[in-house]
Amino acid sequence: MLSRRSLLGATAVLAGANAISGRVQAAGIPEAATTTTNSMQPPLFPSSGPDYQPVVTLNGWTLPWRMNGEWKEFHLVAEPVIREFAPGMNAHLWGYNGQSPGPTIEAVEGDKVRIFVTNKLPEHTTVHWHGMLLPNGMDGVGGVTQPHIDPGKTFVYEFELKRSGSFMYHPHSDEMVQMAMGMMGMFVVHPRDPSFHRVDRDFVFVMSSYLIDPGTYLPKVAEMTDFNMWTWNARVFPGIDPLPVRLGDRVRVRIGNLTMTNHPIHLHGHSFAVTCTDGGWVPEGARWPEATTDVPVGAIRALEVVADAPGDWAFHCHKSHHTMNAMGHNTRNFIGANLKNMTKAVQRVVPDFHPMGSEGMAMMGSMEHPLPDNTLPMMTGFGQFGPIEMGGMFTLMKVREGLGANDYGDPGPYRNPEGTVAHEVEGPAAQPVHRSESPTPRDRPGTAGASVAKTPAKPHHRSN
Ligand SMILES: [Cu+2]
Repeated sequence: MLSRRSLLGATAVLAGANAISGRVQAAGIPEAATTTTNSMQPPLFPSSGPDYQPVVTLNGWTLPWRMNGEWKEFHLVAEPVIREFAPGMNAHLWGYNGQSPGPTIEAVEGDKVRIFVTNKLPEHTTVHWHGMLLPNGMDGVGGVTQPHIDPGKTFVYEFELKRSGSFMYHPHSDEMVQMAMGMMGMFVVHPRDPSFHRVDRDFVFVMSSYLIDPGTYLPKVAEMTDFNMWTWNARVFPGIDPLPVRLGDRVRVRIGNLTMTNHPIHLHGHSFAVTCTDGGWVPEGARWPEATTDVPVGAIRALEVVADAPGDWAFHCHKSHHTMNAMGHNTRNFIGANLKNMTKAVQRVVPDFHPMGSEGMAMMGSMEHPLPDNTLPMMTGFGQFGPIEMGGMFTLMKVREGLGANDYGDPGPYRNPEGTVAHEVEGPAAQPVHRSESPTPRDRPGTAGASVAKTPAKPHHRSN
């Protein structure tokens, strides 16, 4: 994690870059900042203009800009990139300025922005500014509002930011391919009045999904439904940064959805409200408490929460297949089946055959199976109490007392106060678990008499 001190002002970064690129300077186009890092970069505090609490992009960064007269100038470069989803898997994607998703663009209500877009892709592209109120000719719809940007060309978009809020950018040019290849980013416009909707921490990310067969690197761009990588900012658990939060902070999380399905986003241990969408701020009287909010396709939901409970709180999509990594979808359900005879038969041919799933699949979270190159286990990760058995759209909001105001470093696992962790109790000897035996109707899981490890007594022995 970088400290605030290591940040040069945005203007300084660009001035330095310009000094070494006479050609770009001559053309009047600002040098395009680029990065290949995939860890959360510190917020870019404004070095001029109105004050605001800058956003932090999960596993991402904010695009530096330069002032040119009254214009705030940015430079996006559309190009092929390599993105690590989590250690052990790289995807060959298309993105902006060295990464996918592209950097977050951040500006202030009333700013005049000039955004240069250089196309280094093998085919034409455009950039659409999702949710933005702007002149029709700046809307970025190829063929409708502008000619497509051919490979090697640079176009410029100029508009005034009429309202604050949460927006996205993505191509409107060979959309199916270009979005499936990872071309997207977030665009945050801060209110001109710094006290309006002020929060202490402001996180942002965009959700995207991919089908990348184990052992391969390129997404299958024509896939319509059957994705195997569900990402937040093109990262999957355990590769997604935690959200470190100081106890008592008012926290906003802005979530864009450019996958092809909805995601019910769930935060443990707190109650939150949706305060902003890609259509604008939600009036206070129109908000209601939530523990899960659905983020529809092609939409943004910004939730706000007062982090008043210390701990490591799970923060994830509630579709359970979206908190899994690559998996074989034709996995059979063997729960309750007698695999003993089948195993014997198979082991005559495949001596190290080991049947899975007759007691659930939790064991997969802690087993080290040989994997093909460049893929990730279906469920993985270890916490202080054991295997986490997650993947995909899962991370933790880590609420801690005494974090520095702009400290976004991972504070490590939560140290629960003594006596506040669920634990095993002493009791009557548990019924042995029936393994690989013919289930009788009574022992079939899901029926009243099912034997479950560690239950103090069978349900029908309960006195109450
Ligand atoms: Cu989901």
